[in-house]
Formats: sequence, C-alpha cells, structure tokens
Amino acid sequence: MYRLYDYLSSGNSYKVRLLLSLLGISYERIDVDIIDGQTRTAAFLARNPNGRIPTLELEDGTHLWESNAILHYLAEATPFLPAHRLDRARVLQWMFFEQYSHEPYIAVLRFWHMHGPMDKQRQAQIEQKREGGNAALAVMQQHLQSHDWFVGRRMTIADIALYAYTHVAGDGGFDLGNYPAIEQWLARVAAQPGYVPITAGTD
Ligand SMILES: N[C@@H](CCC(=O)N[C@@H](CS)C(=O)NCC(=O)O)C(=O)O
Repeated sequence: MYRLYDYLSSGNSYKVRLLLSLLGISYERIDVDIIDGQTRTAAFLARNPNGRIPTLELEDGTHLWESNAILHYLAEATPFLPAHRLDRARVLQWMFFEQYSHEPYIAVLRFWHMHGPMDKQRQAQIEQKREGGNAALAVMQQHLQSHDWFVGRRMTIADIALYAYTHVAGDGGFDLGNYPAIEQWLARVAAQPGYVPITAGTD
C-alpha cells in the first residue's frame, strides 16, 4: 500500500490525495507537522532530502517527492494522463506553469495569511505576489473561456495540479469572482466522482 507523508491544509499534498481518491486507490496517510519542523528531521530528510511534503512511499519502500512528479507517476496508464504525445506534453506544460507562475504567488500568499507572521519582509512582497497570482489566474481564465479542461476533453492531472491552490486562492486574498470561467471550471472539478475536499484525509 502507498504511504503518503502529508499535511492536510497543503495544496501540494492535496493534489496527491485528490488523485488517489479519484482513482479509488487506498493509502496510508502520515501526518507531518510542517509548522513544527517535522519535515526537517533526520528521519524525514532520509525520505526526502529536500525536506518537504508531499512525499510518497511506494510499495517497494522507495520514495518519490515533488507533487507533480507524484501525480505523473500515479496517473500513468489512467485516463488522467493522455496517451497522445502532444497532449502529454501539454499536461506537463500546465504543470510546469503551475509550479513556476502560479504556486509561488497564490500558495505563498495563502500560507502567509494562514500561518503568519506577516512581518515587514513579507509585507514588502505582498503586492508583487498579488500581481503574479492575478497574472496566472488571467492566463487560466483566458484558456478556460474556450475550453472545459486544460488539456483535451476530460479532466487530467493538469487540472488537478492547478485546482489545488486555485480553489482556495481566496484564503490568500484573491477574488475569484473576477474570473468566472475559472469558477465554472472549479465547479466541474468538484462534481467529478471520487472528489474529496482539501481537508479530507483517509483517517
Ligand atoms: N514543489 C514542491 C513544493 C512542496 C512544498 O513546498 N511543500 C511544503 C508544504 S506545501 C512543505 O513541505 N513545507 C515544509 C518545509 O519547507 O519544511 C511540490 O510540488 O511538492
């Protein structure tokens, strides 16, 4: 059975929980308190030298980390990863976009709002984070005005990667009311059989 090193409010971890649930795969969830530094212990660093969740322990005891790499691994040979070469590359395109142009703004602002402290150094970066996040949301809005999904005609791991922090962007002060096509896409994702909310683990 897979073992997921996890933290419930983490969107990166939620990507993995959501795909496992959509695929109907059961797993063991190990809670790692990222606020308490549990990702930086020697025992955890032996599993992931980068000291972050999500980290997935495979059935042979080896570990895989980086949320989007884990999604790619789990989605192999399922409808969540297209077979066609260009579609697969487009899935990666949106997943790289998520990590470089979306998550560093939207997830980081959410984390600062939720966990503080909002010190002077963070205050100085808020506007730049807000601009970056809104730029990413505008790119998504533009795509979703003429497409139901990010790649092809069904939900893929590109949608899961982008859904995780977009649906809770309001926690970081973003107004999704400015992005109606995104709101409609969020509802499509939430209507999928097997969908679980971000706060739902297996325990
Ligand atoms: N690029 C990584 C980011 C992972 C990440 O930033 N994880 C955070 C929680 S969302 C974490 O483990 N933070 C604890 C720490 O840095 O010690 C991924 O997509 O998995």
